[in-house]
Amino acid sequence: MSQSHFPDDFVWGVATAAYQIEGAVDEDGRAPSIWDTFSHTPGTTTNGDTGDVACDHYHRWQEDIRLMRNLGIQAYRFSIAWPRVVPQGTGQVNGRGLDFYDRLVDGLLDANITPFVTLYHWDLPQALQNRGGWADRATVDAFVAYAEAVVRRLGDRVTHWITHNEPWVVSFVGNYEGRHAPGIQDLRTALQVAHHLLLSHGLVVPLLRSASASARVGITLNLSPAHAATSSPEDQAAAGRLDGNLNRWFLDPLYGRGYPEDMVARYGALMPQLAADDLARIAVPTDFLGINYYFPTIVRALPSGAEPLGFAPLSRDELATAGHDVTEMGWPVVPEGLTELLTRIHREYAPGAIYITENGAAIHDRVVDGTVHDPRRIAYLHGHTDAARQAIAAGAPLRGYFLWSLMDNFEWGFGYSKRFGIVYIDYGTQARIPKSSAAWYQRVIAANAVVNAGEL
Ligand code: JSK
Repeated sequence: MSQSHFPDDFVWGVATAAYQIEGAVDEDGRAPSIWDTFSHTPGTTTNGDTGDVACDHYHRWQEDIRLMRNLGIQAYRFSIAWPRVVPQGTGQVNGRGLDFYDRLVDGLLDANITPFVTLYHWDLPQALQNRGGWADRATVDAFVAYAEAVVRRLGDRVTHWITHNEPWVVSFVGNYEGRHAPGIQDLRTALQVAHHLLLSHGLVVPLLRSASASARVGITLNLSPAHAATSSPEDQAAAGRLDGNLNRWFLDPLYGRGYPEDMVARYGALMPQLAADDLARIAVPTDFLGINYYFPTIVRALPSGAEPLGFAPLSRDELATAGHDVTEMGWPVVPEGLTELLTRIHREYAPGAIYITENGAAIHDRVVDGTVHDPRRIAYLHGHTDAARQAIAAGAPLRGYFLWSLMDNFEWGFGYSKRFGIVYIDYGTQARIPKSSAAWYQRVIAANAVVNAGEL
């Protein structure tokens, strides 16, 4: 491996998620998910956007596979819509829903692209939310039954499985902040949801292995290095609480340490109910850890008692004033944060393998003369792929990188106003226009090395 090259078996991929790209929300037996309900509730998303049509990938998947093949993409991370497969959450399996993913997997394999399947990327069947959703322990069993239906159909061809995407976002943004479906604002509920997500992961890992001998199974966490805004003891302590809430709350139980004691003390009476074997089940060994990295979180302390967690991230203006380049999401561009994160995870938790399952940037793209030139995205990706390479050189077992995202799509509460794709979507015509970042990524993959943006 020369200085700028990646290991020979390094995997270069792109990622998407079902509700963000598929559309076709009432076709072939699909029933509503919590995101259909939420996005159709006035005031929840920018411009009232919904995933009703999205990128129409449900009908254009063959074109999308061709796009990936032309770029030399080696692996595709996508998610399966639970409400297509088990529309009412429990009970009847919908064969037509599975047929779609069956064809997609065959199409990918024909194009020499390895499928990485996420089982839960936020689209809970609404029928289950009506019975309490992830706060209800019965949803854990429903998820196990859904996963079993999927692996029975796809397990002869799919080798890489991700149980959950970003359980912190599901629990805390969906059930504490209320900015995501189901729009609940209750810390106790968020903690119970987080526990059930982790438990369901622990139960599904052995199920996937027993149903598919070649299965390699992991979970994807959104992790962010916690940086204090100043060196004051108050801000340093606030960064410790952010780390406890976002990172350690999930990593510690997954790696056999139970819930972190400082945060257990802080949550106090809000702690979730857990049954005797839950922590042992959650700590089931996995084959890899998926990490979604976008930015480090820079926080300051809030006055004690102001809010249970007692920290606040710096605003876009504060970040800009501090000299950070900031993306459309208001997130600072800090590639070194990725090296820091990967080396820390390697040192403190020692997963056998790591994949970056998401990394990318929302940039305000414009079509000019039929092309989209996105040098800021290229600079972001250049910095972060190089940061990943440095972590490998430092010994982190990083096996692959998935760029978020293959194409612009429904960015949850922000609707279609945030574009993360390396392929531009014209939502009026559904035309797909590869951006200059797509050409850059194609060259990175071909060279298996970080190539210079200036040569484009
Ligand atoms: C992009 C939220 C899944 C896929 C994409 C990342 C995200 C995030 C990522 C929070 C976070 C890290 C939490 C601490 C506090 C400051 C989606 N990922 N994506 N959306 N959200 N918060 N500042 N905003 O669409 O579906 O760290 O951050």
